[in-house]
Amino acid sequence: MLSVHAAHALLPQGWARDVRIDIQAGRITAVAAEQPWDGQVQRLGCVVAGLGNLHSHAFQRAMAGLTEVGGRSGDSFWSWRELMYRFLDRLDPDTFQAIAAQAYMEMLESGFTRVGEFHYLHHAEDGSRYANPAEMAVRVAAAADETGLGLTLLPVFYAHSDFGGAAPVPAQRRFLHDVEGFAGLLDGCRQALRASPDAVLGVAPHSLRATTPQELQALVEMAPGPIHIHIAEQTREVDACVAWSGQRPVQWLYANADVDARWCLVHATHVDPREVQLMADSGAVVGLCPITEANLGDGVFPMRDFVQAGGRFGVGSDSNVLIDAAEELRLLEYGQRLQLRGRNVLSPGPESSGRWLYEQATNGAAQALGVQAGLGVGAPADLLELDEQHPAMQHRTGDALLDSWLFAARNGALRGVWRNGRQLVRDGRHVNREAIAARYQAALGRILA
Ligand code: NGQ
Ligand code: ZN
Repeated sequence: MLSVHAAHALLPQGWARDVRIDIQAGRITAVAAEQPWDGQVQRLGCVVAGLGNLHSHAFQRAMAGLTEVGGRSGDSFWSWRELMYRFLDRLDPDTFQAIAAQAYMEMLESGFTRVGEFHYLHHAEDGSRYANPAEMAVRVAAAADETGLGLTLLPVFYAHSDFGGAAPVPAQRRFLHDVEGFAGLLDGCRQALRASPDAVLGVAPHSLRATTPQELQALVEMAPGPIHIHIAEQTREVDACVAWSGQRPVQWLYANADVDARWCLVHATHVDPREVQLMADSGAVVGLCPITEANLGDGVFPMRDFVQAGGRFGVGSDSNVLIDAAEELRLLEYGQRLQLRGRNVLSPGPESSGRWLYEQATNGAAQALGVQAGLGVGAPADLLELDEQHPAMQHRTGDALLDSWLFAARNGALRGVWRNGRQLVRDGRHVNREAIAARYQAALGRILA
């Protein structure tokens, strides 16, 4: 058994002092406050639970910063998607794994301890199957394993280019399955995760554009865990859904599927008040990806209404254009402040925005990723140690430390990160940073030089 001792820790019941945390086989087996440090176990400063990143497409990390040039006829989500599709031609399994490992290392360094990988790049460059049809899922698992990041693998079903079962376009050839083929992929994913006992397997119908109602139903029936779907991210998608069905995407989904706490609705940017209420009442998690949504010009989610209705949310790094857990929460709050022209607009009472955002997002992500949240018995021993010596963190205690981390600090405010009781980040750097970064650099040399 391993134990650590924290000068302060944010427990499910609030801040506590002198907390001893016992860990066995990666999980917390006991938490006791007001315990004297015995001088034997590792002594930490301020400790909070790790945050889950509920939505990622790891490979997109390698094209970050390469799509920030506008076209003559304007630029949009859809023209960005064209560039992203072209980038796929360069990704073989080794390159893909090197990029994913870099992205996962950066996630850990920023405070994310588990990722929901919304994984859709399944087939070879020409669309043919790899010898192992789950080859790329094996690579996702390997990248998670080599960095130590927790993995909730969400293999994506993708069969159509638009509502109404439209045929896929050639650029989507690496994503495609029929339902039977997808069942095979799911089996392959199970194999790929065999050596990772705490990995979670779910399913992800890509979007209502990419699945027919019948396919969606079949996927829900075969789901071994969480169900994630992109929904209502762009107004063009909402208009197309109305033209197809007479209903808005979220409205259609609730009318045609049994959406409950197993579900994660990614983006859900464009929703009307009735849809806000449906989502909140269902117990589903809304997966907000503030940095990517800003980068792609998606729009602003009606967060305050959703929170007031009792909705649950978490954050994801999605396109990985920038990987930063604190920045996702900061931008989530700031987008709402800009729109609502007020301060501290989300937390419902007279409480710290940082504490509220952090706890809500930690709980929402854990639900969406199929794991237990918080520093309680039975939860994974995923810990972050905040650096109280950092200039932005000095002479602060309790909630003010979280507020200062999220709103006032830049890099370096995290000193250590533990996953399943193993320290993976020391002094802000991943323990295997050099090797992972060198392999990433070599991979980029192959595909971009
Ligand atoms: C994706 N990304 O699957 O990577 C999508 C773009 C689509 C975001 N939605 C493709 N942010 O939605 O068709
Ligand atoms: Zn996405």
